[in-house]
Amino acid sequence: MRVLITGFEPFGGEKINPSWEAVKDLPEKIDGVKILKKELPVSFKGIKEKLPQILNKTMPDIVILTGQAAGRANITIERVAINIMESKKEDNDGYKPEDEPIFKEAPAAYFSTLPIKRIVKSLRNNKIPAAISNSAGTYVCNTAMYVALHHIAINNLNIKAGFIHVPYIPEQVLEKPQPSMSLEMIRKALEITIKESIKDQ
Ligand code: PCA
Repeated sequence: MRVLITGFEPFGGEKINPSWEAVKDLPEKIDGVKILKKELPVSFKGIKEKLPQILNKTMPDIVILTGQAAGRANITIERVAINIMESKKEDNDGYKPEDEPIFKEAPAAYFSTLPIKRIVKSLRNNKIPAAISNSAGTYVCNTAMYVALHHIAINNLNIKAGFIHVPYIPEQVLEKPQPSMSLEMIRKALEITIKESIKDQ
């Protein structure tokens, strides 16, 4: 069995992205399962191009996409991805879509196929603040979740996929009154998410 877990590159003037910081130091194997790690671009176009290629190349059993959610204080397990791109801030290519579908004539939304309730329960049992989120926003993270689930659906692939948003880490908020979580806790949260997700396979 193989798990693909991704984080994003920095964006919006940040020097790091806590999602990739946490993903890059995960062990190579968890409970005997191989862990593949990839850093994704904060680019609407880049995600639509690259994510399907990465999935075709790695053919994982489970995909866990992760990204930074500024302002959130807990680990949030996304329930749903919607077919829209809308942003007030440019992505790393300078692109700022408005009311634009990710794919024309495609479903309005896809639900996560990870065991989202069990992941939240397990995180809380391990004393990590966590909740279900009912919106991954309309920026690049939502697009990544939608693109992965759409690719899996139209190609009839046997891959479970979902998205986890993580808070800022303390070094990002030294000068702004925003919530944060330690990198160690975020990393532990991702390990627990992987362990819960592979139980189903
Ligand atoms: N967070 C952004 C995109 C990249 C990231 O880490 C988002 O929530 O859409």
